[in-house]
Amino acid sequence: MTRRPAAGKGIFLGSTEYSATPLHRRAPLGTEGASSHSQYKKQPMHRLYHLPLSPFCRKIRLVLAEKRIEVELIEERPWERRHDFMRLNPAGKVPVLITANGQALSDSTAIFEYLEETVPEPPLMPRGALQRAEVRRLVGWFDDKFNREVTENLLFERVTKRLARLGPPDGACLKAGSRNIRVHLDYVTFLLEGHNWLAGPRLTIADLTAAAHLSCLDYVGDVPWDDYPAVRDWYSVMKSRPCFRSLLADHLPGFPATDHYADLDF
Ligand SMILES: N[C@@H](CCC(=O)N[C@@H](CS)C(=O)NCC(=O)O)C(=O)O
Repeated sequence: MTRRPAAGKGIFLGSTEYSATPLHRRAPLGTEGASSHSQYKKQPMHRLYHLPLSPFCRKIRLVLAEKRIEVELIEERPWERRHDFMRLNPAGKVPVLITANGQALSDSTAIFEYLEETVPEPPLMPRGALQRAEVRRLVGWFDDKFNREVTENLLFERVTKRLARLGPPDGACLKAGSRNIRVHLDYVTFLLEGHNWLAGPRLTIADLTAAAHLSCLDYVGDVPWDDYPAVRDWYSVMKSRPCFRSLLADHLPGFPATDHYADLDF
């Protein structure tokens, strides 16, 4: 696998300022001032702080939709280091899920596990220990290796840098990302041999994770689908699931999606 030409892609801007009180010791968030006597209390809903083109946020949006959990989406630009946001997640990263009870959860893997444990249907993890290990390996593959070798090189350079005013894209990174994605698409083709889903006979969080990364890259037109028909067929099935609807409706001002982005027969 090609190594990234440039290091230090984290978008850490300035010093962070946040309360040192551990989150679990705080009063549940969002409950301040709530009147227990209110006659017309609105049913509390989960809230997700997210960025539309973040693969980690998209993974959680897909999980929520698969499990039919209603959520309010709140757009957050993590590089702005908003004080109130830093209180929710001292790491300064999206996604952050505020549960209906007002607890702040961060890190997409932790959020996924919480959702899988509290809303088990439909299950997104297989039953057997070995199969579960394989699903976790694949989630790690996409969130770590694929993210570092492909998503950051392409998406960070094309989109985040412009949004955060960090200068023009680095051509060497774009070149490395475009080369690396092919190696990964070959690997996905291999994974799909003999079954319909990445980790075996059923849809799992591994499929949602991979689709979340690829959907961001597809938005900016960086996936060479024509050369990888098996991956395109799998993605086309993913895209047709109801959970994908909200992702396909995303529009980023100043960043139009490719023509086929929302097209189910691309
Ligand atoms: N391991 C974290 C990674 C989350 C992450 O890197 N989010 C990015 C957006 S895609 C972010 O908020 N970056 C802001 C920063 O690093 O300062 C997860 O799975 O949630």
